[in-house]
Amino acid sequence: MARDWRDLFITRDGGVATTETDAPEQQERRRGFFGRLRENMRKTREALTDELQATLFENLDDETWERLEEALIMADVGARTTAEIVEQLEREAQAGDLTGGEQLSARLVELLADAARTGEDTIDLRPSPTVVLMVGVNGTGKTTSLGKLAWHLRQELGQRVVLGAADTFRAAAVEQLEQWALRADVAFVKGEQDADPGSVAYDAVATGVRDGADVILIDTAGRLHTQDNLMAELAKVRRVISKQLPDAPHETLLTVDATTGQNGLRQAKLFAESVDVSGIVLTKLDGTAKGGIAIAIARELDIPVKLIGIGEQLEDLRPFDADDFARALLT
Ligand SMILES: Nc1nc2c(ncn2[C@@H]2O[C@H](COP(=O)(O)OP(=O)(O)OP(=O)(O)O)[C@@H](O)[C@H]2O)c(=O)[nH]1
Ligand SMILES: [Mg+2]
Repeated sequence: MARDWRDLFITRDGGVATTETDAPEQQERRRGFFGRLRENMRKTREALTDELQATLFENLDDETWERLEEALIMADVGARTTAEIVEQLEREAQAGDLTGGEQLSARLVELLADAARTGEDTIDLRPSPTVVLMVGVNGTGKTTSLGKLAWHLRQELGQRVVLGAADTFRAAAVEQLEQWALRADVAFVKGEQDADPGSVAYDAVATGVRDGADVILIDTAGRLHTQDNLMAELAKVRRVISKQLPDAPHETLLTVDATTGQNGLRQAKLFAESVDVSGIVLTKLDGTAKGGIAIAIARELDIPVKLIGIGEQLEDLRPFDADDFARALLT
């Protein structure tokens, strides 16, 4: 069942909080989450299921495997991962382990889920305070994702949060984050327009430490890995943070826009080569028929997808659950 915010965040009051998961309201809520995930990912699901019609798995022959391979590659799962998954299914079918389409579909969901999982996909909030830095290419969803994260941390988990607006390029960027701070009812730290982003990050951390915050979330301006001056600026933001708190930033999240497909994946790879990234926020999965990119990211970047965006609403940012994701792709 859908992973909840309490499963994503490890909090000081008791490890990964998986309490109450069996309560009926909780189960109902999780079913609702899955329904929305499935609905918002329908472009990918429809593209896949159009290819993989029910009859395809009735006779398992070369055509079956070819069509399956094509469908997965079209969905941006990635050539290597697709080949591995299809070979595995073919082997199991030949060995007589898979009889009938239903078993094969179920096994395909399992293999896709396995491929989408990599590394440590929780976020540890036990350091006090925990600093989370949001980085990524322009327009990929940094500010809105951070705002939504602030809301969930404050309103659902009761964390004391500081939002830091270290994107000082545009006044609108600061206002956008400030609106989220108001909505989430969390503290907000900004600088003058064109202020040094490092100084804003410094103030945000200082404020958090002074006021006993649990989590400090820092937004940054969009940039490309090729913009040397901006990448150097990001390195400086990190240095300023770690001078105050030696282990910080504890978490660096890289946003990737799913609609940019393989190109976005390549960009993310290069970005992650120059900045230490601990997790991916994969946004705009609602806007693409190629949602398989989540699997390609996990496999080819070897960085866990921790959060996904499936729309513009508050509840459309959610913890990534590989099993639910794979089920939503195919069923
Ligand atoms: N449909 C959809 N839209 C999204 C999602 N995530 C973000 N957006 C939209 O994408 C647009 C850009 O989001 P921002 O959060 O401003 O992106 P950003 O990375 O901060 O952009 P810059 O600061 O300009 O680099 C906004 O209109 C968001 O509402 C998503 O999961 N689905
Ligand atoms: Mg922004």
